[in-house]
Amino acid sequence: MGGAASRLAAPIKHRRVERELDNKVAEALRERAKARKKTFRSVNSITMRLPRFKDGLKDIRDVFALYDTDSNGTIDNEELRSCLSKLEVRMSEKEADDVHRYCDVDSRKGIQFQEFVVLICLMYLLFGPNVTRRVSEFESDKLNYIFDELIDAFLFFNRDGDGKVTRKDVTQRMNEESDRERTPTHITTQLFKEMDLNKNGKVNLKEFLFSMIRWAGLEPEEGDESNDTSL
Ligand SMILES: [Ca+2]
Ligand SMILES: [Ca+2]
Ligand SMILES: [Ca+2]
Repeated sequence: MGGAASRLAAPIKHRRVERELDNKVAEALRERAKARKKTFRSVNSITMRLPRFKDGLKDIRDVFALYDTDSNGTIDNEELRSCLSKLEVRMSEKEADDVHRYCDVDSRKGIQFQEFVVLICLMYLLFGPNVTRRVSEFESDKLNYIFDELIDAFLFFNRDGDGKVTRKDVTQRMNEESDRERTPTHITTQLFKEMDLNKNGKVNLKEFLFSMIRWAGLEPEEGDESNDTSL
């Protein structure tokens, strides 16, 4: 996690990219929050879905393997370019670079599996379901389903869809189930700390997705060093 945090906090250019993409994501989230019925009504309902998330992540891992043409566990610049061109989303070279930089948060250069999940999920959110059809024709329904659920889980915590979950949001959501005892403050604080990778007091969709991947507990592929358990 140290690597992710220090790289996220680092150069000004990164911060500019971070801000711009966070804003784009927030815009899409707000639209979505208005348009969709709520999928999740409690933290528990999200927790119960984790095994399904895990299955969905396995499907995404197969897609990752398609684009990691040299099978080294990383999608490098060239492989990413071919992946993005396949998505047929209208992005300038600079925008593609920005997305790359935005998603490449761990200490390993290039896009590893967890980062790929975030990348495709962002593309799905920003450009719509056609994206997954182009990523993988056969898996697209399954991918749309998992991304819908992951984004809806984020919107459960981030009701207004401004793209930033605060510690207060987490505390409130965890405590609104009337049949449950109040979650001790140190637990909600700890949970929030785990999610807030760059320690800026807010959890964005990207950070939330990394947390969901970790909680779903997807085992690394054999020989895949990209499973950075500290993420
Ligand atoms: Ca590769
Ligand atoms: Ca990386
Ligand atoms: Ca944060």
